Amino acid sequence: MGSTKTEIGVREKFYQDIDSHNMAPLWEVFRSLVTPTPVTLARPHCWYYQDVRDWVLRAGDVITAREAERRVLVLENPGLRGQTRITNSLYAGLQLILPGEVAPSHRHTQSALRFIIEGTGAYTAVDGERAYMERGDLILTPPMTWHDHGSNGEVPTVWLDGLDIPIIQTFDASFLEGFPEDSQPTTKPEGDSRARYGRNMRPLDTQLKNTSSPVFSYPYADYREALEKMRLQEEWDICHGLKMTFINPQTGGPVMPTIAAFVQLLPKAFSTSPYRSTDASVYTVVDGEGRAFVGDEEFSLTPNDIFVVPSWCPLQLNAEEDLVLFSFSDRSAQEKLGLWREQRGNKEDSL
Ligand code: 1HN
Repeated sequence: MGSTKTEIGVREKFYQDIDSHNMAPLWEVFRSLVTPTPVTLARPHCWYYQDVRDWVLRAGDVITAREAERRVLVLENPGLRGQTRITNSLYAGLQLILPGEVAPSHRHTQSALRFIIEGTGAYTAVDGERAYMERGDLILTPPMTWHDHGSNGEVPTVWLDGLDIPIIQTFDASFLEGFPEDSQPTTKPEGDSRARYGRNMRPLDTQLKNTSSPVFSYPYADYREALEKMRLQEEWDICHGLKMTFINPQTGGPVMPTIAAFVQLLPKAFSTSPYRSTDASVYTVVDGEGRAFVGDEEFSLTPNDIFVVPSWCPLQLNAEEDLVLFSFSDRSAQEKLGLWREQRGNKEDSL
């Protein structure tokens, strides 16, 4: 055995011996686990809508929404292929609903949001209330809310899905239940939750779980009008232009326990200062044209393009026309865990 020792070394022999006891030396991996700043395999990437749209529509030729349960093409980060994720902590996909189709009702512990890319006449039902969806609308399906989708329209509807699937995977906390029927019964009139909680009032003496927003539809028309009103003040943040976060009206905090959602306006010719934060973010172009510089990559942006900014990767945006961007991230989870950090501007040229 002495020769073995010299051939493979004392340490390697030790590692082999402890391996059979399901133990491993921390010191071999410590520096790759506990890094001075975030290190990620996720890469900056842009899915140009003109390149992917046709594939999303063609998914409609190969499977029905009912058969698929959810007919989605997953946007896989090129650095994380095969892992069904767009960032290390978030999942994103493009979902297609065709006229007359139903995506059956279910509920799960994962939080989900949808951002409508195109189409009209489709709805999502959440806990007995339907919300019809138009381009640019944000729809939430918070954890364990029953949800199904359908379309009474005449054109295909496509939306961007964002879910916290990898976070729930990390916690091994996935539960899924199917509803006995495809579509849940409608028990509330359209707009009910907005009337109760989305008008700067709430019903007296309500005991609510406040982990997620009770409002689940945030229409484009509302936030777009708000942005246009606010822009008159000309108070532009150097890193974000005019950026708003969608809130849970019960708390003023983010819309769901893990996922936060944002919208921002950059006026034509505005150029942001470099910015980075620990929450990797998924962006989509709502209106306008511009450029995104993400790490070493440069993306030329037009409406419906989707791009991902990895954790701690510098982002700089140029608006060539008035540019409206929607984005979501795991900032909600990171803030709860005391992890979230940002770095604004060119501090010591370190960005
Ligand atoms: C889900 O429930 C939807 O409801 C979309 O539209 C994508 C991906 C994984 C797990 C659940 C939806 C999903 C999902």
